Amino acid sequence: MYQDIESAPRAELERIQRDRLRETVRHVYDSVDFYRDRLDDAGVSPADIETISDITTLPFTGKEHFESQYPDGLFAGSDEDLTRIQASSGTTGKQKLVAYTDDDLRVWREVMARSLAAAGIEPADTFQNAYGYGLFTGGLGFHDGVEELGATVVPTGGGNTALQLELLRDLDVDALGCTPSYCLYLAEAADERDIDVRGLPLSTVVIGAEPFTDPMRAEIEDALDVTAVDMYGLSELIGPGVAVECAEAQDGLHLWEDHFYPEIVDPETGEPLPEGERGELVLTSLTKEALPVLRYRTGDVTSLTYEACECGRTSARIENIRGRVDDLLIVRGVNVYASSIEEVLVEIDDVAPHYRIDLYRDGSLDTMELTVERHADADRSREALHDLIERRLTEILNVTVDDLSVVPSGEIDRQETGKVRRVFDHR
Ligand code: DLL
Repeated sequence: MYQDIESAPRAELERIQRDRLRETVRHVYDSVDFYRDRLDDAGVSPADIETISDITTLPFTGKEHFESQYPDGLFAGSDEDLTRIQASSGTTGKQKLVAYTDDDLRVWREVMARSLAAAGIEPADTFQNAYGYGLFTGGLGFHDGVEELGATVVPTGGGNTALQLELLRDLDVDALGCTPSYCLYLAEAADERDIDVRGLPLSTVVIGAEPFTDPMRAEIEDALDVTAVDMYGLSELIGPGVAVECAEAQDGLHLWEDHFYPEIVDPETGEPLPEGERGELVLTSLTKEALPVLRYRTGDVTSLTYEACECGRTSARIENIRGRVDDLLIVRGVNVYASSIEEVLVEIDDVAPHYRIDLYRDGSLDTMELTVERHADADRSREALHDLIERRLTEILNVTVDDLSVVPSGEIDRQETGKVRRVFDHR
């Protein structure tokens, strides 16, 4: 284990959480006007926090507050204390700017090194980092973590697929970091160039930054002959390195609770949900200096378990994140997550893992157009596939698509950099 705290008894962890929560509430009250006002409105003073369960008396923070406080209204402390600014990739709405002190960067490097070690990366490994560098936290977050662990980083960044493939081979790269969609793209690109990626030493891919389904992971693992390990994180809390699967069990993501306190709430009511139930993940930072956050509504849908893991780590684990609260589509009165549509599609072997959903409004009705790619070596004809998809969507999700097109392989735009976009809302 990279750090002893990973296997600390729960009672010790909870003591640390309580102390750190108290310090965090005191810190935001003293240094961020926004939080002082919110806490005053809620009638909570830092001295009221006695146990960790008092966290539920604190007000939530939402994406809307990052927007209303843009650019730096949520930062604590003076400009002199700040060492770096980064941003969330902001696929919807305005960029959220996030800040770090020296100590925040140290914590980030540590949780990243811890996460990479849990994912099975070793100091002797060469790690190709294909997450985008720049404001996005993926590139620099992984970069610093690989160095902290003592492994060798190859900072390719996003895109540049021919070069990525060349370096994977020439440097005998052991591990790769990239989004699941880019991983599939790399595999396709290798195939087109007749490069045998399965024959390379590459053994682990650390995927993250966007949702994926089990069949999609299986496809990545098969196409590259690797183990694909899931890492979760978000800029508002720190970046990548909030939670990760352990290589031993790959059964949920260990969330580093000494730095981030997790809750699951009902997205509608904000009420806490019991262990095991699926809802919206809410996170509180416990050690952040420049950008502490109280009860942040991540919008990510998952569940939490405190059951012991076979790897010996004692932290809570979250389920792989399948979608976001705002991915919920209401099509002809039926509620459906974009990720559920994806799950139905990828279960059909003749469907390639590429699709797009276009939503329109027709009077007072929402309508959905679905474009799906047929696998290059599919057995079924496009017509047969069309009928099958239509039938499955109705049977499993009770959803009727207004316009379904099955297109030949390669027809849907591939995205070489950034996060994949599959839902286009024109309403
Ligand atoms: O995506 C940080 C990151 C970079 C994580 C590289 C993992 C690897 P943001 O740009 O702020 O930060 O986006 C955060 O991306 O709230 C989720 O909706 C989504 N997300 C991140 N990791 C996962 C994952 C980075 N493993 C937002 N599975 C989060 C599903 C993920 N969704």
